[in-house]
Amino acid sequence: MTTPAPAPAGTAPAPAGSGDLRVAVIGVGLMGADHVARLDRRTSGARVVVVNDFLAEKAEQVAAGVPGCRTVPDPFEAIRAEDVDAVVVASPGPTHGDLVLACIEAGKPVLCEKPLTTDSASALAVVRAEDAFVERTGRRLVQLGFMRRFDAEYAALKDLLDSGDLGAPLLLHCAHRNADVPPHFGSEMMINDSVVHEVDVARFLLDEEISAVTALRPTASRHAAEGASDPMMVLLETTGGRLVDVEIFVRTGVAYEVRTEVVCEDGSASIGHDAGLVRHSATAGEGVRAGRITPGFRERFGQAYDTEVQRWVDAARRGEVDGPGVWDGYAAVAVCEAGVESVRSGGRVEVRLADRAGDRSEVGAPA
Ligand code: ISE
Repeated sequence: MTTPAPAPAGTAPAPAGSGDLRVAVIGVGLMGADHVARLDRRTSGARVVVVNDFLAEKAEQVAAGVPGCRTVPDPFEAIRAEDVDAVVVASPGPTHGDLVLACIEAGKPVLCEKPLTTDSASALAVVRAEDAFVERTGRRLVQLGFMRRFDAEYAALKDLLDSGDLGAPLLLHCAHRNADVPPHFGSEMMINDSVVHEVDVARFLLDEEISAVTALRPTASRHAAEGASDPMMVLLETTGGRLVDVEIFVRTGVAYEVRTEVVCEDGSASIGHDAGLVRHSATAGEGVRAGRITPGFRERFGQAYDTEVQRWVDAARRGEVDGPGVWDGYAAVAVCEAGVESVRSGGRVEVRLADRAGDRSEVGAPA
């Protein structure tokens, strides 16, 4: 559970008032534009008032579709704007750290897509900046866009594990397969962009930190990008001695397949079977049993994104954070950093997390 620290006497939760949360969306590529549409059409209590993108034309185009929305060419100006209460950061990863720091400085809630930053030292600096803000105001501001925690299947799996019905978890098997990815998506991006979700899922489900990473590189598929190790098997060890194996395969040519199985002392449980409609029919005289596999992550996790954003808005209006926080962002960056090192060296790499100041940011489920 990510419970915000109580506000000390005399500090009011922000934003004040009971009106809609006025949101700036920084970066309106695929994910950012999705979030603008989600906030505009499927989220209550929020309005997108500002969008920003390094492609001015793109920003204009997205803003034109949202009543009362304007573009601001400088993202930092967008964050500081008086009519902006909260910020969604969906720009390219290397820009995230400075933008989130600016949100903290402005005292504005921020939902930041992963990664928090691109290296663990700068991610820790953001943790410490939020810590200092909490010291002063009693409020947290940063939520990370690990949407799977809001997916109904992951939430059910988490509830089952927490109920204790299956005994203690021992092993976690994760498969993460994409039909295809852009040409520049090499081995390091496979860790930073894709395995990162399994890292967060492992921390979320097992309530433990990851202590070591080993990336194994079997024979590459003939469809692999030039120089990429596709597929890979990534082994994560947790501080409690549990093992997590992640198959990452980003050019299967099939569809989007994300499966998760937890093996416990008294049973096992799995999710991600695409168990929708199964059709029985004949093709060329042969009986065929067929169902549809989700094409991509935006379809598979559409409900999770909607729930994530609605809960972020509701919490921001109360002056709270209700989801994975800045520590979760930092831990994911640190584990992926070790993962990338393991891809390069071929060996096992230990993860050394900084000391956590107090127990303010937790590994567990959103409230
Ligand atoms: C993408 O960037 C995501 O964040 C998706 O959730 C993930 O499944 C996909 O593999 C990534 O490329």
